[in-house]
Amino acid sequence: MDEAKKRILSGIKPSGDLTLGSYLGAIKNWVALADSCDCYYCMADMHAITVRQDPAELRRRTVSQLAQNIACGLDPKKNVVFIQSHVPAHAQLGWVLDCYTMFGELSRMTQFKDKSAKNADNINAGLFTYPSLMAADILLYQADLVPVGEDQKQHVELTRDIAHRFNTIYGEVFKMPEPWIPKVGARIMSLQDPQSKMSKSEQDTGGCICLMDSPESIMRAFKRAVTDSDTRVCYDPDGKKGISNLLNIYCAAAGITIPQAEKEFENKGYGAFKTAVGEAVVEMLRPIREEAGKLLGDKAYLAEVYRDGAMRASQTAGRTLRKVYKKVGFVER
Ligand code: ATP
Ligand code: LTN
Repeated sequence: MDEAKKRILSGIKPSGDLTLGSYLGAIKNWVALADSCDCYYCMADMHAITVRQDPAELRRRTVSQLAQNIACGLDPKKNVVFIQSHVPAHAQLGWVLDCYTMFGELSRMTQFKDKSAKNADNINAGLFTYPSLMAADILLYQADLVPVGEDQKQHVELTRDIAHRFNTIYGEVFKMPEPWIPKVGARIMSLQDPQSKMSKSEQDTGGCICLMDSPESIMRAFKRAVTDSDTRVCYDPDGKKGISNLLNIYCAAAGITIPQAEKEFENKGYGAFKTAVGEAVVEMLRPIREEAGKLLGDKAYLAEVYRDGAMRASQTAGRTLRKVYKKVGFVER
């Protein structure tokens, strides 16, 4: 490993099929960081079970997510790509960090409040302590940067507080991580309800685009996207939430700025704009869908990737875990 390179860690739960939100908010940036950084990316299956999952579906989605990550351009030779539950150090450090995370801190987490409201019949302890497992994911690898969408910033900030608390007691055990949030695409909203985040666990609403969706269904979703009664394509995230969301998506897909996009659609009306956004997204996702389809036909290769990833991740994670166990006073085996 090159010591000068920054260390990156991030994760995505296989709680649904990957969405345009996870791509623009996270994976696209993972790929961009791959050459200049030393990167670890996990399929956070342990986080996924904080909400009830069908076992066969969870297994399928985890492997499919891996294939889609590779298809997005994540080279498993350059990056360590692994499945969270394959590296027991995550659960082991997660427990230790639970004991250094305060009830009050966890109670203030927005994601916990949102998910408890949506899963009122299953507000389990894992949903509550989710952020300390996420802190373990990050701190095990001594990550400098954590590329995530806007919604995860609060969890990375809590990770810093936990790391600081631990380091204050025991000395410099953990590197202090920083969230890395993209300028465009950090918060993609639902196409049907532009007030709420496009989320992969709410896939049946028509508001969500998945990376594996067919071009026809993508075009249909954009044509039906909720906008407003005006006709001007201009960026106004308070007054014109739907159009502003579409502008963000268009700019991220076409690699242009908001003023450039506004100029392009001056006097063109919403219909033409929605079609253009749909087409830009179809073209951006086409090579990903095709490549992921091919990779999914080669299960042996995917298994090789996650086994190799687990081995490499375990080595790095094991070093931090041993240090932590020693610091807190566990007897060496
Ligand atoms: P769930 O609906 O199951 O909670 P999710 O769709 O929010 O899942 P995650 O696995 O929680 O997806 O997120 C993976 C990564 O993608 C995170 O870094 C997250 O911040 C980012 N992300 C997810 N949805 C969006 C979005 N709509 N806009 C921008 N980034 C997003
Ligand atoms: N909690 C994140 C997924 C996630 C993650 C991580 C992100 C799990 N472990 C470690 C960054 C670093 C989410 O809900 N999007």
